Amino acid sequence: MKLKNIKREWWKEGIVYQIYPRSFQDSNGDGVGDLRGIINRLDYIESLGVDIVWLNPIYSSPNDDNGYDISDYRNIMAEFGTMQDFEELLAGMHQRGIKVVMDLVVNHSSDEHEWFQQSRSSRDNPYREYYHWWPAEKGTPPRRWSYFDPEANAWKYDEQTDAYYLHYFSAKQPDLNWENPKLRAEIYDMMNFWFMKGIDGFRMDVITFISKHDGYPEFPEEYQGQAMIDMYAKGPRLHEYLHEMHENVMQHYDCMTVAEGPGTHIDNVLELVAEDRKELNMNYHFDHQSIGVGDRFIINDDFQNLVKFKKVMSEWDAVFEDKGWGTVYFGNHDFPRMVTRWGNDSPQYRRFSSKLLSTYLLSMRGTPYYYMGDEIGMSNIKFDKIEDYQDLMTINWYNLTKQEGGDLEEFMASHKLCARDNARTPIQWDDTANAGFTSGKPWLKVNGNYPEINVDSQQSDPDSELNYFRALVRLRKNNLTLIYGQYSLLLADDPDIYAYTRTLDDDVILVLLNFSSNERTLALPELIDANFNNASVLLDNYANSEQTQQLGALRPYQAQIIKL
Ligand code: TEU
Ligand code: CA
Repeated sequence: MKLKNIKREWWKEGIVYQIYPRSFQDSNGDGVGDLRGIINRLDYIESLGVDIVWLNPIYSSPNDDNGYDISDYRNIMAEFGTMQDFEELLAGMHQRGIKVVMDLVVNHSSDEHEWFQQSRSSRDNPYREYYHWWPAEKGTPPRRWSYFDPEANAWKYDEQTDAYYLHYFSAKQPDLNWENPKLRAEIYDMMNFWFMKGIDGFRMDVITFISKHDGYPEFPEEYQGQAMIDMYAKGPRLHEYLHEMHENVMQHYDCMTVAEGPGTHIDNVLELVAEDRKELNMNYHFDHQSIGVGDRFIINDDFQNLVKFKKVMSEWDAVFEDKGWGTVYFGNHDFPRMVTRWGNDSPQYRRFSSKLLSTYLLSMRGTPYYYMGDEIGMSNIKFDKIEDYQDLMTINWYNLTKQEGGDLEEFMASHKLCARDNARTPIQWDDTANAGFTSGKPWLKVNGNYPEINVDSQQSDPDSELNYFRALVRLRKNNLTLIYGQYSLLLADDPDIYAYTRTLDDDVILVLLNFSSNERTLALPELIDANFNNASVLLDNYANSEQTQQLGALRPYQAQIIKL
């Protein structure tokens, strides 16, 4: 890879930090995080060194799905604050050199949105065509799978007009009809409204689903149930719409866009993100998340299969060799805590393994999306009781499994590892009541490990996960090789070790990651042709431990970034 051949962009060089506002910081004691809470923590966010903040939805919402059901796209959710608060937050970020990316949720709205209220009121209402309707006189519509419906059925019968409406998510999240040009114009207007306020981009929720198949045909046999996700992403007009969106909105701003791309794979992602398509900048995929995790998040033996993980990540890197640009992430609000999912959250290895995972994210090619709380090594809460869960997805799947007489014990065990609420517990700021998140009753329980794992105790500890993360951020930002350098995998079949080089012009960096509790010694000169006498360790998650050791001898969950 040669620097002179690379088109440099701020969204390629930046590190994204994701904030789930509901769980970040409560400022008024109602147990729910809010915009004022984020404003009060701006200096902390700045201290991380991150460049871009992605905020999960903060628009008006009845919160059936925590803000992913929007009832007014141009207003702020009452629980989160006001438009003035938002403007202050945006200004505070910009003053600190941090860009702000908002969530764009336009595959569906809330059923409480004015458009849907109108649409469902009569068959000839002007807003009827803003949503997808199937008149009951045509019989039962062809089956569509729904993520959040209690019966997993995406068609809901509505008495008022004797018709079914489509909802890929909950019945309170009716799908918008992108086939209607008026709807598309409304969305572009709304996006321009937010760009005029000064935001820097959008993360686009399930944007791959917006184009529906004409006439809602039956899907082929192999695309039944959850497998329909791949069909949903193959709507015939998806790329037409995204290109149109680019022409009407994105081309007018210096902005970044990233698709949440269920149904994107290495064979179709360039259609979305190749520069000459003029659609989106980036996409994030789910291929690594589904390793060892099946329908309804029931896990199997592959859960931490490193060889499969390396293969997926390496294939995805290769796609962007000449075109497009990738993303890397472990955690977000939809997935478990990274240290539980891909590391080892036992007291012995939690700290080392969480630093190792951060090392991976910040030394790969592609923009890192880093989830709040991972910088202090927060781990899954692992609820024992279904009553503790707030997430409608977990609750519905539990009920479905129960109705079917399925294995509830297996369900609960798997969800301790995979449920979304594991990532949504409040940020652990200090060791006071409720971890300093709220003076009231938190909307979701705080993880009981907060006396040991919290921001406050890590601030002053030079060896903390938090300060290690800051060092990593500094390293990446001052090192174009870590950002743009070619990635080459070593030891593809090793079940414990993830090793690779990053090369830019004459600069070579070697990354060694021991994803296991085994001690491993690697024969480096056999692995890579380099002069190890000049090698220098740039970062090592064991650097502050008692003994220094020879290069290539890796202790459990050791991570090293080495300049050759
Ligand atoms: O997620 C869409 C999506 O694909 C998820 O349902 C994902 O597969 C699931 O959470 C497994 O982890 C987006 C949002 O990120 C999610 O929070 C919303 O609930 C959903 O859309 C509906 O808007
Ligand atoms: Ca609050």
